[in-house]
Amino acid sequence: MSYKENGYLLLENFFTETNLYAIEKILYKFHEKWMVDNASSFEKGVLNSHSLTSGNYLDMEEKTALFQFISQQSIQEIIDTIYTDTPVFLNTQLFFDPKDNSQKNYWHRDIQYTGLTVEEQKQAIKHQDVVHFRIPMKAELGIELIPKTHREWDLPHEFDVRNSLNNSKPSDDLERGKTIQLNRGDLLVFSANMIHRGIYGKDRFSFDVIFCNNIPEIKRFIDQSNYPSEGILKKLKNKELFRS
Ligand SMILES: O=C(O)CCC(=O)C(=O)O
Repeated sequence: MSYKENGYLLLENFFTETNLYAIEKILYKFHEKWMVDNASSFEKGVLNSHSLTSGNYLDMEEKTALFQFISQQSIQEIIDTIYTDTPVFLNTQLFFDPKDNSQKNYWHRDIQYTGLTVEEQKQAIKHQDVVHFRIPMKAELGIELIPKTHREWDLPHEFDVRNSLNNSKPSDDLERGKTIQLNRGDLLVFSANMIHRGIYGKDRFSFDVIFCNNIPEIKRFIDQSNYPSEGILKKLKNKELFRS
């Protein structure tokens, strides 16, 4: 199964316990602080945080550990197989369950939130890729996605569902959906171009690392404060991903 054809790649048991242990405490530390400062957003249904490597929730040593994890050789090798150009780091996110366990999930393509027209989106997905590396800290129900839609446009009903048109709701089931359940240690690589939705439950806690093409259309979304400082950069063996 190839990423290029399907838009995703599941690599089971990709990470060792040692590998995960090096970042797990740091992720929970960030999450606890985020929850204190963002209690009202969580009440309102927010189910992810972002930008773990900027701000002051984590100290320099903790940020360095995250960057060492992100730039490790085994991840770089996967990046090299899925991109034909030389991509760069975009950001990080944590995904958790919404406070209200009856909250519905929603099909979307990330690109639908970027302000591009539908015609521009159709063109853009042919050559641009924002790619998530999903790293679950515990077993989770995962992501449901529609294979090949990283390059192919929606069927009419799929478009209606993710845009709430013609009496459709973004949480409606879609026939072509494929659910990828994940275990601790697994790595799910998927293009955010794809029609996809998160499957909530099991008190999930996933770390997503996001990469993108090194092209101006996408680089406008890079916030340099998420990049390693000069001091941290010196400590990294692989600086490739941060040359933006
Ligand atoms: O896991 C989720 O809740 C949704 C994930 C998602 O939409 C994304 O990573 O772009």
